[in-house]
Order: sequence, then C-alpha cells, then structure tokens
Amino acid sequence: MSQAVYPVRAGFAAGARITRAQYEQSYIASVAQPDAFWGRVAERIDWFRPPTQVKDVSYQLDDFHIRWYADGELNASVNCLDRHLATRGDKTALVFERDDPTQPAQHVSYRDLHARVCRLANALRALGVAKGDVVTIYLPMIPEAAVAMLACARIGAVHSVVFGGFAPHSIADRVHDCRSKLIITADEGLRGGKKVPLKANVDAALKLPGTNSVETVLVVRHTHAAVDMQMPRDRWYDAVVHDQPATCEPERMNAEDPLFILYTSGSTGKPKGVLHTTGGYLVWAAYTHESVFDLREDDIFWCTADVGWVTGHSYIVYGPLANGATSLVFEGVPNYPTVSRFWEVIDRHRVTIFYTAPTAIRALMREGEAPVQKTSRASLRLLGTVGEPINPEAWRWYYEVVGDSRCPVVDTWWQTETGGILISPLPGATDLKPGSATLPFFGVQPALVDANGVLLEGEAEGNLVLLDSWPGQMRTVYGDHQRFIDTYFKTYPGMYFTGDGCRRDADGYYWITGRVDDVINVSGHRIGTAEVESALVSHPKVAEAAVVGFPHDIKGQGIYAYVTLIAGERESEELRRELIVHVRNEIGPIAAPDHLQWAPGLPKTRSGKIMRRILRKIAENAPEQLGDTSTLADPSVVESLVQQRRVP
Ligand code: 6R9
Repeated sequence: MSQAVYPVRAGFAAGARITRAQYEQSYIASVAQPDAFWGRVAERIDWFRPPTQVKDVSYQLDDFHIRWYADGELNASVNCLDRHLATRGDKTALVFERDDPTQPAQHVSYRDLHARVCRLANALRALGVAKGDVVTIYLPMIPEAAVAMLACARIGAVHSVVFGGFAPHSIADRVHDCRSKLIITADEGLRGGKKVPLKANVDAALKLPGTNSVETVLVVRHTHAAVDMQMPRDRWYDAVVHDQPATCEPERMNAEDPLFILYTSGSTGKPKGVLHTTGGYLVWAAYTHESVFDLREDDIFWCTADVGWVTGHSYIVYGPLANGATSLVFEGVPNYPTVSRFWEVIDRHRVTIFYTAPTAIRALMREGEAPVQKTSRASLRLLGTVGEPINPEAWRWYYEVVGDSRCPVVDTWWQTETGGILISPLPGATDLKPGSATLPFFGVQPALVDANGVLLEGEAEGNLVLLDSWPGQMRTVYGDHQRFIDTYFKTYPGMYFTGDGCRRDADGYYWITGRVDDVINVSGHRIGTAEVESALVSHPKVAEAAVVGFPHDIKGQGIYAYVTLIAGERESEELRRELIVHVRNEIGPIAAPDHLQWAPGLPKTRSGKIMRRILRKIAENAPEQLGDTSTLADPSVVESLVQQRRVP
C-alpha cells in the first residue's frame, strides 16, 4: 500500500473553513460533548421549532433506540428552498446538462425551483397524497428528479427513489415493500444516446403481483416518445402541475419523521428499505457537504452520481441545496459522445468541485491523458471520490492529470445507511495518502474489531465498526425493525457494524479494504449475491446458483456466477448468454454476471451450506489459497470447478 503523503496545500489551509487545529479541537469536543456540539451544528438549519433535545441513543439490545433532535420541527424543502429566496432567489440552484451536448444547458434558479416544487407538491396533495404516504420516483437525471424529491418532502410524503437502471421486477419489489401510492416517472430516459423505456418498465412492473397499492402514475414528457397511457391511472406531469399555485404550505415535520426510503442490497434476502428521518439527516447532509468540500458561495458543485443512489440524495439534492449551493445535474455518461465529456462539462459550466467514483476514473484513465489535456479544467479547485476503495494508481492519475496537481482529492467513505460522509479528509486540515479515506468526520468514532469482536488498538486490520451514533444514521429498515437491529447491531453488541474490512496505519489513517459480507461492489453499486442467485434460480433450467465477487480492473469487483442446471438440461454457450440476459431482465444491467461457470456440483458443508470462501478463491484464480476443504461433503467438487474455471 502506498504511504506517500500529500501535505495540505498552503493555499487551501489559509482560507479553509476548517484548519487542522480546528479539526483536532472540534473532533475531541464532538465526541466528548455530543449534545453541545450537535446542538450548535443544528443551528444551521431553519426549524419551525428548534430542538431542545439533541442526542438520545442506545445501542443496547434491551433498550435500543436512535433519536436526534427529537422535539425539533422542520421541513426539508423549506430548508432547501424558501430560506434562500431572500438572499439567493436568482442564484442558480440546479444546472442541467443534457445527455446531448449540442442541446443548451438549463439553469434553474432557487426561485424557479421553489415554484416548481410547490406546484408539484400541490398537485400531489390534490391527487390524495398525504403526510406519511410513500411516493416512488423512477426518473432519469433531470431536474424533475430533484423537484419530485423536494415536493414529497414539502408535504411530508416519504420518497423512495428507484434507480432508472432497475428492471420491472426490481421496481415491483420496491413498490410492494413500501406500498407506494403514486409513481413519478418519465416517458423515456436518455443515456449516451440510448433510450431507456422508463414508462414501459413501470407498466410492466405494475402488472406484477403486489403492486396494486399504486393509484396514480405521473409521467414527465422528456423525450416525447409515444407511450401507453392507461387512464385514469396515468397522468401527464405537465397537465397536473399546470394550474397549481406556485406556493405551497409546507408540512411541519418532526425531526424523527421519515424523509425517505432508499433500497440497498445486503448479504441476505431482498434489498432493504433504508429509512432516513428529517432532522438528523438534513443536518448531516448539509454540514458534511459544506465541511468536506470546503464550500464557497460561488462554487459550482458537480456530483456525477445518479439520484437513484444515496450519493445523489445527499450530494446532488439535500446537502448542496440546504447550503444554497449550485448543483449540477448531468443526464449523460462519461464516454458520450467522447471520453472527454466530463472535462468538457467542467469547462462549460466552470465547475469548481468535482465528485465522482473510482470506477469512472479507472475507465477514463485507460483512455490516456490526451482526452483530459485537450480541456482546461482551470475552474477546478477540489476533487472527490466515493463508492469503493480507490487504488493509489487511479488516485494519482486523478490528482495529477485531472487536477493538474493543484486540487486536493477527498476520498470519502460512507454508506446508504450512514446518510452522508463519515471518514474523509478535510481539504484544509488533512494530509492526503492515496488510497486512504484518512480520518473520521466530527462525532464519528470508527474502530476495528477482530472476528470475535475484540477491539484492536493501534496499527491493525479488522472489521470496521462505529462505536456511537451520528445524526445522519439510518433509523430502521422500513417495515422490519428487527432486521435493522439484527443486521447492524447483533454481530458486535453495542456497536454498529459497517460490513467493511479496514486497516488503520501508524498515523491512525483508515484504509477501507472492501466488503467482508456477501455484498459485491460493482462499479460502486452494491449488489447482494443472494439477489443475483435468486434471479438465476428463477430461470426454469437452473437448479442452483452461487454468486461471488472477483477483482475487476475497471469495475473494482465483477460478478462471478456458478450455475448448476436441472438434471437433463444441457450446458451451452447459448444458455449461458440466456441466463445472463435473464438476470439483466430480472434485476437490471448492473447485476448481470461477468462470468458464468457451469457447476455440476457446488462445494457444500455436510450441513448443506455453500462454502463461498472456496468459490471466491476459484473465481480469483487463487486455487492454492483454498485453505481447509476437509469439512466439505464432497471435496472432489472443488477439483472439477478449479479445472473448469472461466478465465476472467
Ligand atoms: C456512499 C455509498 C457503501 C459501500 C461501503 C464500502 C464502499 C463507499 C468508499 C467505499 C472505500 C470509499 N465505499 N465509499 N469503500 N472507500 N471512499 O457508496 O453508499 O452504495 O451504500 O455503498 O461502498 O464498501 O460499505 P453505498
């Protein structure tokens, strides 16, 4: 691992919001006196009723609860819109850069955004959506995605954004789980010149069982493609917002009222509905956004994530808008029409802070320096990464080639569950080491434990846990509080278990090594092995399947599937392709296996448990590290799998 150090740049330290001395002092205060610290930070939010209580948390299983600011009342959309109108009404809230670069960009001011949100909020109320109802949002990366989220927040509806790359089955599962009442979608999405049939996917999803909670589907006209409109269920978005007033009384929300549900993959079963509440989440998103990105009034902030992921929630919508910043919404992809697109967009809009994923950096690094160097990027002052570990080589390329060795790189570690950034450098305070997420943010207490839950001191490698709560922490798994407790608080009692492995070096810097559970991180997207397996076995010719991750140059991890066919079915290239397409159709393209190996048998213990450790080693092509296979019911199975391994 690289131990090169990039000290804080003198220019940055001088004008930084948080200097090293301030970080060190405030970190100690944030942990020692959380009530005083987080009470003060909460003053950055506009409250209808300021909280008198701050932290109220117990991780003890017999008295488990997580509450922050419990008697406070606020509205997230008011914080993202109304309170900026007096001072920033004409400031651009959203810059919309379309997929097609020959189309003009759109600038949505805070005043416009407020009006658009209020119109939709009124329309939703008119359609019968009330506080506490769940609205599913299945939209491309267009301003309406942010409008829809904020309109829900305005009336106290809970949004559940479903990534536009998910297939009908995945939409249906998510709609069913939260009994969503209304879906907001578009005729089609557009990515890299290719059309995504969003409305048709919703139609297909709503034909699946368990989706009859949906009363209304609002359709944004985006590409103007002809789509089936099933009246009275389907309504054009334009038509329903058209006559609505441009102001809307916001709902008074308790700090602990739900703001949104976002489904994420875990090691077992179906994706869980991670639930975030209003007060703590908003404080966290806003405060981390300002601190980690050292935000200035005139910054143009671009986070390339999709709003379908938590990064888009916290750092395209809630964090930037709560801070009155300008946030860029990009509809397209990094390699369309050319691999210079990111850098051209940076020049076009004079982006100052750029936040993207290691997988994109690695893919663009492959194209060489020329596509970067033909652009200026002079506006950039800070770079960030998120989603997966960044290898030092990609970090250096990002720093040297993209940032011209001028811009600090903040490698931000966090999760859907954490609501916002937890471990990251602060550009004016933290010396950087390529590949390390460095040090904890205020109030965050990371620790490493061994397999038995024993805390490890000093330089060590183990499982990453968090010893105490922070305001942005998820509060429950929607509809299954026990699963929340079991998943995160049972493995190591009294601690939150992240599911990540991690190393701490002699300077106390954290180096995330990746997931230690059955979650695969493909291009920064979490895929549960159980989900891919269940998609595979839903095919009539498949008897059994086991899925593991393997190292992949661009994606970080790829998906490797072992499949056993029903007796009598023949293995063929055609069937292999058919199964990959099947997973694509069931879950979505991001879950399609990179490799699929026929497995006449799977390595199992005598009690019938699949030994994934062994399958991982075979996929990694490290058969010499198979370890102890003596507990296998039939050790010869392994030998034949090793011999028939697919070469990734
Ligand atoms: C924000 C987000 C969470 C998982 C997490 C970890 C990995 C995220 C990382 C990182 C190393 C970083 N991860 N950021 N690993 N360094 N800077 O990505 O949320 O989709 O829930 O994924 O991603 O494994 O546990 P989510």
